Amino acid sequence: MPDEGPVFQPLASWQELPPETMRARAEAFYADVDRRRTVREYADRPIPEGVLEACLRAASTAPSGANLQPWHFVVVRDPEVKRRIREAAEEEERAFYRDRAPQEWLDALAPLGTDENKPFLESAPALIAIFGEGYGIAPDGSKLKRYYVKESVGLATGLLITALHQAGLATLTHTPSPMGFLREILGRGENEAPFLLLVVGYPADDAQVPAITRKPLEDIATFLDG
Ligand code: IYR
Repeated sequence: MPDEGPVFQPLASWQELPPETMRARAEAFYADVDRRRTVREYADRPIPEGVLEACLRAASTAPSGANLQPWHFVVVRDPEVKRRIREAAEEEERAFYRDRAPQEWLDALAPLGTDENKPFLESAPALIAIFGEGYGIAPDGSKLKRYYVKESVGLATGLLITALHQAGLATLTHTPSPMGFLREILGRGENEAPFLLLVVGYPADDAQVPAITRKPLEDIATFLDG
């Protein structure tokens, strides 16, 4: 078949906004995401139907290397599967906190008050295991290249966390290390690498969060205006 070349269409979805509206929306969005806190204590309440699906669709709008969308999300609500994930994660975390973590790392984590106990992996109503495709698999079984997988999956994950927050849910970004057990427990192919585990739900009524702060704009951004 001859190569037809790329197919273009008009940018029909674009919406121009007046500058005042742009400022107001930017400020309102910041105020909303600034309320987001990582939550480690969850209420035993189910997530309303349809919310996770819409948030995952939002995540999948992220840009990706060559638009190959090298991500896969596994939503775990089955209590038995959550229990197995907790067991495997806590085993890795015990080794991390007791032996593997250098003192400098433990010192950096001290303000967060984390340890090897991960009850939220069972108490939260949903876990979303996020995988990155190291390579794709063609119908004939051959390997297909993927590009900028970590960047792409990181972008989709950021969007997912933001979507879940604005939908009224709390999250925790959990990164047990190593987390190969996720691929085994969830039966994913060897072309997929676990990226992180997102814990999702409502905060417990008495949930507490560490008293920590975000860096000010001056510390995180530089403007070079001519
Ligand atoms: N994975 C461990 C340790 C941990 C590491 C970082 I970097 C954090 O920001 C938080 C925790 C754990 O989940 O406890």
